[in-house]
Amino acid sequence: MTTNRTAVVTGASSGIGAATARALAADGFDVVIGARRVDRLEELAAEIGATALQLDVTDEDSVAAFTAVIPRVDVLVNNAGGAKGVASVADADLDDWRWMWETNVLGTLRITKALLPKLIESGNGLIVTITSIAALVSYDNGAGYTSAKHAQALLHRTLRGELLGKPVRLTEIAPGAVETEFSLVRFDGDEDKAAAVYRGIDPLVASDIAEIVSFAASRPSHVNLDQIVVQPRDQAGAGRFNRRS
Ligand code: 8X3
Repeated sequence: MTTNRTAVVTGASSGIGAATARALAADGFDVVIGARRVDRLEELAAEIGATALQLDVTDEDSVAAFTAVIPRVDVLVNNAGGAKGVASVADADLDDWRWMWETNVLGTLRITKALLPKLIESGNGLIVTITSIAALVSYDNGAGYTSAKHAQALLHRTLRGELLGKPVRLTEIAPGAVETEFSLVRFDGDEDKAAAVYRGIDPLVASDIAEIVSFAASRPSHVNLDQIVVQPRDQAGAGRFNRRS
C-alpha cells in the first residue's frame, strides 16, 4: 500500500542509511536517498524503488541542489556522519576533527534547516537523527567524535523544544556498536583494526537500527519517541564489552 509520504535518508549508500531506506520503502514510503557515492545509491534505488540523488552534506551547494528538487518531506533521517581516528586531545588531528564536525554537526544542521519548512508543511513531520552512545558520554581518545556527536544531539534536542506547537516530531536514536563500515572509516580502511572492534561480541547490525526508525515512523502522530539508546547485549557502555574471544 502506498502512503505517498516521502522519507529522506542521508548517508544512504551503505550501513544504517541503506538499511533504513530499505525498511521505509517496505513500509510504503516514497524514499529519497542521498550520499556522495552515486553508483552505490543507484543500485539501492533500483532495488527498492527509491530516488537516488547525490548529496554531500558538507557542501552548501550540494545540500541546496538536493533539497530543492524534493517536493514533499514527511520523514527526514539524519544518518550521514561518522568517526575518524582515535587520537588523544594532545595528539588531535585537526583535519579529522574538521571532518567529524562538518559531517555530523554542520551536515545535520544544513539538511535539517533546508528541509524544515517542508517537514512542517507536511502536517505530520518526523526528524530522526542517528547519534550514538558517544553523544551521551566521553571516552579517552574519542573527543573528536564524542564532541561532534554531543553537538549533533544537542542541535536535535534543541529543535524538539523550538518546534513545540508545530506538527513535527523528533526522535534521537543513540546506538552502541553496530557492525557497518563505521569502524573501517574510523581506522582509515584498516580492516584488522575495524574487525577488532566487533571481535568476540554479537554487535548490532544495520537492520536493527532501521527497524527502530520504522517503528518510530509508524507511531500515531501524537506519540513522540524522544530518545532511544540501543546497544548489543554484549555492550554496557562505550568501550565496555563482553568479549568471548
Ligand atoms: C559508535 C558507538 O559503541 O561503537 O557510534 O563506540 S561505539
